[in-house]
Amino acid sequence: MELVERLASALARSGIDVVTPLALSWYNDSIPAELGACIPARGAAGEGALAVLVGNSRALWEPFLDACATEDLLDSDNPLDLYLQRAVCGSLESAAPGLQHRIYWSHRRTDDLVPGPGVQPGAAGASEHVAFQRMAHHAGLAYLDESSHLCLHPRFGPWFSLRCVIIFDNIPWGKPQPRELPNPLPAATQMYVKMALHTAVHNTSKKFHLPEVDVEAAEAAMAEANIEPGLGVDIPAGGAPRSRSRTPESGRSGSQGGQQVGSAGSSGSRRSSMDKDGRPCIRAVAANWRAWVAVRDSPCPGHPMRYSEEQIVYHYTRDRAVLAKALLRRGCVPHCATPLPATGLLDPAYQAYHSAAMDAQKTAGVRRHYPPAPAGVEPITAA
Ligand code: B12
Repeated sequence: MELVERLASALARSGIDVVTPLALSWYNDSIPAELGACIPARGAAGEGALAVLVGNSRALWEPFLDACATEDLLDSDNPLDLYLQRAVCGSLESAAPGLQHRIYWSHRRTDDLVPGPGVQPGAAGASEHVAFQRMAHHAGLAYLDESSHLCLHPRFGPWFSLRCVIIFDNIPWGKPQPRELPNPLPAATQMYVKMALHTAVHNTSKKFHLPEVDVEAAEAAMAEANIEPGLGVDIPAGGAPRSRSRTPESGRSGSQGGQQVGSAGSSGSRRSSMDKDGRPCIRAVAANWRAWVAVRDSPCPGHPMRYSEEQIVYHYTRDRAVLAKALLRRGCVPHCATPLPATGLLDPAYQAYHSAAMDAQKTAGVRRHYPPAPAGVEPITAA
C-alpha cells in the first residue's frame, strides 16, 4: 500500500477522514507574497515534497468521545487538540515509521513561515498561521468560498475541518495538480451567505465593517431565481439528501491576492472583541456562536453532513461540560480527575455527575499530608 493510503487508513480509525496529498509547491505558489504564509522547503525533495493535508468531517465525533471515556483527555484545556495530536502522531508511527516529517497545525501559531520565493526577506510580514483554506483549494479538495470564508467540500459542504499538514521533506510528489473545483454557489446564494456573515460580524462587534450588502437586491435576486440557498444536494424519495451535479460557476483565479474582508474599526468599548487587525477574535466568535453557525448553515441549510447539535456546540464553545454530558447520555462516566465546569447544570444527568465529582474532590481535599516537623520543634497541641 502507498504511504498516503496507509496514512489515510490509520487516521480513519480515529475518525480523521479527510486526507489529501499535494506537492508543497502547489500551496506555496498560490500564496501572494504579502501574506508571508509560505512553508519553507527543507529537504531533498525541495518544493516538490509530499505534503498531506489532514482534516475531518462529522466522523470524528464518536471516536473522539470514545477516547474521552477512556483516556485523560478531559483533564486537558483542549481535549480535542490533544486527541488529534495523539491520533496523528500515532498514525504516523504506524503508517510511516522512521520517515522524516514536519507537522503544521491549523490552530497553532508558528514563526516558521516565509514570504514567497523572490521576495526580499523582511519585505512582507510573515503570517503566524498556514493558510489552510487556500491549501485545501489548491489541492483540489474543496472550493474556498469568499462570501462565507469557508471551504466547501463536494461531499461535506462547509461541515469539515482542516487540522494539520504533514510535510515529508525527502519524498517527492510527482502527480499532476488537480483542477480547482468550481464555485458551487449560485450568485443569489452568495448574497444570502454574505447577509449571514454580515449579521454574525455585526453581532460579534459593531466596530467591524464589511462591505455593504444590499439586502433588498439580494432578496430580489433570490426571488427571481426562485431558489433556496443550497449547495448541490437533492432530496431523494427516502428523504435523505444526496449529491447532485452542480452548475459550474465562475472559476476562480489562482489566488485571492491576499484579499481580506472588512477593515479595522476605531477603538471603543467593544475593542476586546477584535484582534490586533480589527477582526473578530475567536473568543468573540465563541460568545456569539449561534450567529456563526448560521453562517456555516447559509451555503446549504440542512446539509446531510452537518455536524450533530452536540458536536456543533462543542466545536463553537469548546465547553468541556458538553463532552461530559455527551458521555453521560451514552451511559459512560467521563474519565476526568479535575472537576468539570458547572455550565449546563440544568441537565439532570450532568447535575448528578457534577455534584458527585465535587463531593469526591472535597473528600480528597481534606486528606492532606504534611511533612514531619523538624527535630526540636514542639508540636502544637490543642489547649
Ligand atoms: C484566525 C481564524 C479565524 C478568525 C478569522 C479572522 C482573523 N482574525 O483573521 C475568526 C476568529 C473570525 C475565525 C472564525 C471562525 N473560524 Co476560523 N480560523 C482561523 C485560522 C486559525 C487562521 C486563519 C488565518 O490566519 N490564515 C492565514 C491567512 C494568511 O490566510 P488567508 O487565506 O489570507 O486568511 C483567511 C482567514 O484569515 C479568513 N479571514 C480573514 N478575515 C476574516 C474575517 C472574518 C469575519 C472571517 C470569518 C474570516 C476571515 O479568510 C481568509 C481566506 O478565507 C484558521 C486555520 C488556518 N490555519 O487556516 C481557522 C479556520 C479558517 N476557521 C474555521 C472555522 C470553522 C471557523 C468558525 C466557524 C469557528 C470555528 N472554529 O468553528 C468561525 C466562523 C468562520 C466562518 N467563516 O463562518 C475553519 C474553516 C473550515 C472550512 N470548512 O473552511 C479553519 C480552517 C479551522 C479548522 N480547524 O478547520 N477564524
